[in-house]
This record gives sequence, C-alpha cells and structure tokens, in this order.
Amino acid sequence: MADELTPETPEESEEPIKQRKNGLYPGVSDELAESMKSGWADTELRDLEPIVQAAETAARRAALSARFPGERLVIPAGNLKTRSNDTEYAFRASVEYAYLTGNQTEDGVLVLEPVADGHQATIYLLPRSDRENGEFWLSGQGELWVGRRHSLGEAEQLYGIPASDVRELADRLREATGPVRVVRGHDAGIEAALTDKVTAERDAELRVFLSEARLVKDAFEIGELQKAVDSTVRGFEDVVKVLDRAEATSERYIEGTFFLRARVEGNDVGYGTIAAAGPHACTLHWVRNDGPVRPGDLLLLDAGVETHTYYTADVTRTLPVDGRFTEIQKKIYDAVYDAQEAGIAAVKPGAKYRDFHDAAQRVLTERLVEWGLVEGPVERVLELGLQRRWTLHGTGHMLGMDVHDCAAARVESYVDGTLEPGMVLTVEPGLYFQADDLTVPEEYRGIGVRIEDDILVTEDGNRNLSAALPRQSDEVESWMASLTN
Ligand SMILES: [Mn+2]
Repeated sequence: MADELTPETPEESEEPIKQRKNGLYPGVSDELAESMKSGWADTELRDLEPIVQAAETAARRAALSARFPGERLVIPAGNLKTRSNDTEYAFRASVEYAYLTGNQTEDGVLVLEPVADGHQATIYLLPRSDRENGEFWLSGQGELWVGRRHSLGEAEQLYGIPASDVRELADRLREATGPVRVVRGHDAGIEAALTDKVTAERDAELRVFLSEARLVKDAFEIGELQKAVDSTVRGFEDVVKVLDRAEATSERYIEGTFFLRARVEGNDVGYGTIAAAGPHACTLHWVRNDGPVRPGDLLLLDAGVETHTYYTADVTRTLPVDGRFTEIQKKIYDAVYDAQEAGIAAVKPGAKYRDFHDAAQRVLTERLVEWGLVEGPVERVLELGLQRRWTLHGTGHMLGMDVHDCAAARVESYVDGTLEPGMVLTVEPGLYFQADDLTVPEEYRGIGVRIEDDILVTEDGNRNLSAALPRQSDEVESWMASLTN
C-alpha cells in the first residue's frame, strides 16, 4: 500500500519547478531556457488615467499623515492564504490598504515615510516578472501562471503614488530608524521585519484611527454603496424569479442565483449569503443554505453585492415563498416593519447612535407584550431585556468596505457616539421564534423575520439607499407577483 503514496515527480506536476540546480532547472534544456528569454513584445502601458478615487485616497493619506507626524506608517495589503495544498482563497486586500491606496494587489504595502512637511507615500508592489531569469514562466508567482501585473511605472500612474519593489521592503524596514507603526494581522513577513520596533498599543492606535476615519463616507464612497445596493436589488429580483426552482432543489439555488449577480456586476458577495427558508430563518448566521424551500414558509434572504472597490450592501428581506403571507406570518412581519420604520425615523444628524436601536426595540417589545408572550409593563421588559429572547441582536451597524464597518472605532465615537451626515448604517430589527420555543404558542414557532435596509445620514435626516426594494407586506406581495407572473 505504501507504493500508492509515492509523491509525484516534478516532471509530472504542472506546478513550475521552483528549485534551481546549479543554475539550471531540471527538465528545462538550455536551449528552451534561452528561447524563453526573448521574442516578447514591449507591453508597457503609457499615459494611464488615474483611478477615479485618486483624489479621495490622497485626502485620506493626508489625514493619516496629519494624525501621526514624524512617524513611519506601514499598511500592508496582506498575502494569499492557502486553501489546501497549492490552491489559495480568493484574495481580498486589507480594508486599510485598499482605503488608502485604491489598490487591491496581494503582497502590496503602503508606507508613509516622515519628511520635513509631512509624509512621503510609497506603494510597494511586486513588479512585472523578469524574463531574463525565467521567473515569469518558472516561478509560481510568474505572470505566465497568474496573469500580467501592472509595472511599477503603471502603478504610479494609476494610484498617484511612487511605486517600489516590495521584495526590498523588509530589509529597508529592518534598517530603518525612528518611530514606526504597522497595521497588524495582514502580513507576517512585514511584521517580522518590524518586531523590535513596534508595540501592540501604538499599532492599535493606528488601527483605531483608520477605523474611525471611515465612519463618515465621502461622496465617492456613498456612490459606491449606492451601486452595491442597486446590484443587490437586482439580485433579490433574480431570486424571486427562480423561487420555483429553489423549491425543486434547496436554499443553495437562492445563494447561487444571488452570487451570479454579485460576480457579474461586482467583485463578490460582501459576506456569506444567508438564504434561510422556514425555521432556518431563526438561525442568525445560517450560511449552510442546504435546506428545503417549501411553499407556505418564509424565506429570509440576507445578502449584499460588493462592488469592485470593495463597498458592500447589506440587505435583508423576508419573503413568503409562495408569494402570500399567512395571517400569523403577516402579524409578525408587520410588527418588524413597524419597528424598522421607527428605527429609520430615529436616524438623523445629531441623534445618538443608540436611538434607532432603542426605538425599534420598543416597538417590538410593545407587540410581544400585546400578544401576551411576555408579561408587561413594557418598561419593565425593556429594563430587564426580556424581549431579547426573540429580538436576539442589535438593530444595526455601520456599513462600508466591511459589512460590519469601523469595528475598531472606540465606543465613544461609534456605539456611544452621535450620528453625522455621511454615515451609512443598517437598520435591521427582527423577531425570531425558535422551532423548539415552548414559551410561545405553536403557531409562532419556526417563524423568523428580519427586514434590513441601508440608511445614509443626510444633512436633514436620512435617505434609504435600498428603498427600491419593497418592505411593506402588501407591497412585497404585489412586487413578487409582478416578477413571477
Ligand atoms: Mn447587517
């Protein structure tokens, strides 16, 4: 049996041979190696237009520079992560790096070097593959295998930042003197080069600053979030149109249908789609999506398209699979809708961040008391938090390049903070009656409802970016009928 475990020889592998032996690659004749060096056209791109958000990324770097004068700041994109053996997960650059550069390349690093009047930014990237040494076809990172990269000169034009070879960066950082901060958790190699120069506390301050900088979105970001929402609306329409096929298969058909829209119009989904039919709706992060879709049940679909620039929508609709709410479903749905209306109304500049949560929780609690599921008065239930057996989660969160954006912001500037124009947040109350909850009448059990929209705080109130998707129960039914008839 041991014979079957004999590893394949390099000649049998389609992996390029990475180990040089006496200057030669095994299995590569000198003549082939010589042939591969030449006969390639110059494909350098000239006069490239800068990326559309170049002015915004420059302004973000200027704000960062002003916050940490005289300090070297290191913001890595991160590296590929192995999925298994020689396959990797799809790469997504760190939010901090993408926010400050607009670039999304693996192994990239932005460095702000302190100079007399602020900082000099440099973007460190892997340059184009060398043809002379065979790297482009013999290395696993060679362009023949992974595709053409931008040259450093092209990157400078696109991102408006001088570009340099990232393979020299670790040595430069090791030799550098003066105070340094790095965004941790993305690039172990870069962190290793800085290990005796940085402290966890100072690095955390850099992370916090970059998280809080994203609390208020600029015009470009708001445009991207609207694009993400618009694609998401189309994705929800796609799902409604194929509910009959989901009934014949499983929740996976819904997940796959939405994913098609996300990949065609955007970069990806912004988070794992929750396609939860029937009692699965009561599992908040149901992403297995392998259950049946049955007429008479509700489908809770929580999904968002992420744009090419990484901004994601986060929208939930709870839909009757066969197009019509039953009486009990409608009763619960309308309570959640009323709670969401109260929550959205509390989103305005100057309001406390907590206000929309409190407003929505109050409405839900009033209904739970009215239905006799928990003993009043409402104030007592709220004080003891007893409604949370069925409301389960907070009513929303900041939205941006992360679905739960600005997560490193301090409590005083986010959860205990005040809403400002340009903030974008979700309002997403829900009610969930677990299938095995013996404290509620049987007719409630297995019903879960959440309604979630993406709300922009404006100068005089708010704008619902996802208003194109019906929420009110009658409108949901007629919208579904219009898509399926
Ligand atoms: Mn959400």
